Amino acid sequence: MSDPTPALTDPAVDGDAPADATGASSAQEEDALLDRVRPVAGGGRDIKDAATRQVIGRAPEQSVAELDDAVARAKAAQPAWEALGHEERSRLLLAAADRIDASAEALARIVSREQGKPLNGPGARFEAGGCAAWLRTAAATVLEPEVVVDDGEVHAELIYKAVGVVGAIGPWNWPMLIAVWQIAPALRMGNTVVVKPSEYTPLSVLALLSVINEVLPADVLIGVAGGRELGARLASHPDIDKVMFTGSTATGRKIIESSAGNLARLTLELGGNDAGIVLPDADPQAIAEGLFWGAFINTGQTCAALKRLYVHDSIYEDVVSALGQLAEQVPMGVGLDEENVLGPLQNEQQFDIVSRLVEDAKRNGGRVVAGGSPAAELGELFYRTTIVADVADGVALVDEEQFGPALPVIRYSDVEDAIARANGLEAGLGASVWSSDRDAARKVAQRLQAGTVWINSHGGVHPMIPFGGVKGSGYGLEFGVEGLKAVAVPQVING
Ligand code: TXE
Repeated sequence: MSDPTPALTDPAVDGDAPADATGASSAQEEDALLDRVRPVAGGGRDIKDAATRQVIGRAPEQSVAELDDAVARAKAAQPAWEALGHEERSRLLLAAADRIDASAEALARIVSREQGKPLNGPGARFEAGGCAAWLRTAAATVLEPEVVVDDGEVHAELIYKAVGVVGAIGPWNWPMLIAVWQIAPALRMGNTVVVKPSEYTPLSVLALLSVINEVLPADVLIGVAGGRELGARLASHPDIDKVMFTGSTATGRKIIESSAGNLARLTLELGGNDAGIVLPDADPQAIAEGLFWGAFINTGQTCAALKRLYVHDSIYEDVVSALGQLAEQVPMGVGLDEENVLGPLQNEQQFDIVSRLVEDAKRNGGRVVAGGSPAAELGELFYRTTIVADVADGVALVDEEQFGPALPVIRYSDVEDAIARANGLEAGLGASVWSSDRDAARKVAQRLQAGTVWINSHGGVHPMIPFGGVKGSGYGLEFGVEGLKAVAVPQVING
C-alpha cells in the first residue's frame, strides 16, 4: 500500500513530506541536538532506539531539588512574560514554529528512533510538522473578552488572564506533539511552563524545547527530565497553578488527589478505549482504509485510536477480510527506513500488554485474521499488525485499552445493542460511526458517550477543534479558543 491516509488531519501539516535530500546533514543536526540535551554533570540514563534497541543518547535524570529550582525560575519569569502582551508573545511563538520547521527533519529522526514511529505515513515527520502547526494556531487564536451583561445599569465583562505557572506532564506515544499541545496555549496566554516528559521519551521533548528556546526569553519554558516521582512533585508543587496531563487514568486519579493540596486547575487527557460502529449500509471497501488508520496510527499507540470495532452482521465478514488484507500489506519495520509506516511498540511494558491481550483473546474464542504474534524477526518490540474477529465484550482485548497494533472486531445485529456496548465502558475519549447515510450516522453519534465522535473517519484532530474526554478519559478541553480558556483564569470586570 503506497499512500496511507493520516488519521490526524490538519491542513497545515504535511504528513507525507518528501524524503530529506540532505539525510547526512539531518543526521548531523540530530547529533547536535542530542548533544545539547545531554546531562551536563554526568549521570543520567541511556535511552534506546525503540526499533533497534541501540543506545541513541543520554537523558538527564533530574532531582526533586532541580525541579523545585525550575518551578521557582518559571514563577519568577512569569510576570514579565505576561507583561509582554499577546502580540509579542504571538510573534515569539511564530518564530519558534519557524525554528521547528528549520530543524524538523532532525527532530523527526530523534522521535522516530526514540518512540519508534516511522518517518513516513502519519509518523515522525507528521509529528514534527504538527508541532509547528499547533504553535502557529495558538499564536493566531484570540480569546476575546466577553460582555456578559450590558443592560444600561450593569456592564460586566469576562476577561481572561494567565493562570501562572503550568506543569505539563506528558506521555511517550506522541511525545513532542502532545508537549506542544500543552505548551503552546499556555505560553500564548502568558503562563510560564515546566515540562516533565515521559521517562520513556525524554530526548525528543528536550530537543524540541531546546529548539523553541532559541527564541524565548530565559525560564519561560523549562524542561525537567526524570521519572514518576518528578511528575508527582510537579503535580503537587505549591507554586504550580495548572497541570496539563496526558497519560494513564491511574496517574490522572493521583493528580486529582494531589490537586486537593495545591488547588491546581487540571486538564486531564487520560486513556481511551474508543469504539467504532459500522452501520449496515456502509461500504466495506470504501471504509477499510479509514478504519485501518483509525486503529493503527502510530502502531495503535494513540489515545484517540479506534480500539474496538462493532460491525453489523450483514457486512461483518467483508469488513474483517478487508482489514485483514491491509494488516498483511502495510509495511512495518525500523522507522528510519523510508519504506515503513508502522513501527514497534515503544517499550517492553506495552509490548507485554499487547501480547497478553491477544493471547487471552485467542483462548477466549478470538479468530486471528491477521498477525497474532510478535514479529521477532523485525526486532524485540515489534508485534504483527493484528486483527482478531469473533470476540465479544467481556474479553480483555475489548474491555481494556490495548494501546498497540491489535484490533478486536465484534459482530452485532441490533444497532441499539452496539450503542449500549460502545457506551458500556468507563472510557469516553473518542468514538466513530461509519455509514453511507450521514444523518443516520449523526443520530447514532449523538448517543455515544465520548468527547469526540467522528463520522466515516477516526482520530483526526485539528488545532482549532476542541478535543477532550468524558467519563474515565478525563476532563478539560484542548485546542482552539476552548484550549486557551483552559490555561487562563477568568476575571469579571463589573462596572
Ligand atoms: O503512563 P503514566 P505510562 C496509557 C496506556 C499505557 C498506560 C501506562 O494504556 O499502557 O497508560 O503508560 C508521569 N504524578 N497511556 O506508564 O504512568 C510519568 O512520568 C504525576 C495512554 O507511560 O500515566 C509520565 O511522564 N505524574 C496515554 C506521565 O505521567 C506522574 C498515553 C504518563 O505516565 C505520576 C500514554 C504521578 N504520580 C499511556 N506517575 C494517552 N491517553 O495518550 C507517573 N507520572
